[in-house]
Amino acid sequence: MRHITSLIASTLRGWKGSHATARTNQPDKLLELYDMEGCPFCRPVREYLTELDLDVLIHPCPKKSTRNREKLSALGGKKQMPYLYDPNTDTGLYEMQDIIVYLKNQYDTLPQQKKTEPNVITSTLASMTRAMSGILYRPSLPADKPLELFSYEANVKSRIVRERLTEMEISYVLRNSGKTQIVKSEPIDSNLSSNAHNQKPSSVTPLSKRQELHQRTGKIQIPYLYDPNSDKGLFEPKDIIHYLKCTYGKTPENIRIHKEAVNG
Ligand SMILES: N[C@@H](CCC(=O)N[C@@H](CS)C(=O)NCC(=O)O)C(=O)O
Repeated sequence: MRHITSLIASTLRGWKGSHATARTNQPDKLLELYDMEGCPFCRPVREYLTELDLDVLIHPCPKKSTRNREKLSALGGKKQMPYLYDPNTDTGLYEMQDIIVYLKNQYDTLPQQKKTEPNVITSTLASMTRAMSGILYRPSLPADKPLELFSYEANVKSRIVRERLTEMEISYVLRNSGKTQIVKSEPIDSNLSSNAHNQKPSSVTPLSKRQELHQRTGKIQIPYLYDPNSDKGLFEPKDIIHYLKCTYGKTPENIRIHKEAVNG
């Protein structure tokens, strides 16, 4: 059932966030997004990040949670998602529309192809299809280092994993791995592209996320979750969810392990 409603959600959005329309060199510093997987205003931002092939550190802020919401409030002044922080330009932005325009101006190497008015109605319908998944907090313990998730926005199975990471308020690096339409990397030349000035100049063609995944795991299968805290990597959503529950769920045993780690 979870997979069917996730499929409907992607269909409602016209499978936006399936493809990377350009191979983008990542900026020096990772973008950060305060986000809630089930929020209709966050979804178009994540779709666009997939299309731009940009990785982003996600700080999930489910309802009734405190960890990331406090950080968000200190950073931007209010608890509203989405909130994008770009450490490369020291820019912090609320409002989906403003974030999308900022990303377009700053990082889109093919700016003429993208219109910047996302359809919030279909995004709301997609969230309704998934009921309260990716919105409500599930008590959890924080991970020391952020987890890493190879995913793309429209991927049916990835959504189920992102929802659980949101509910457990676990920060993760979203390695956006959309299907690549333009396989060849465009070398960034700051004289030619004013939009791309914030990206790492590169004379070497970087590996695509999918190539990197293949090198690391021997296959290309999405989602793939890697936890640097335990050096564990998993592919199947049911295995990932089980792992997250066992490792970060607020059980007496995990609380004890967490306390020991914190106290050294
Ligand atoms: N106008 C804002 C609306 C954002 C918004 O309403 N976000 C909701 C989540 S869907 C929110 O932050 N609610 C406050 C909360 O969850 O505490 C935008 O376009 O980004």
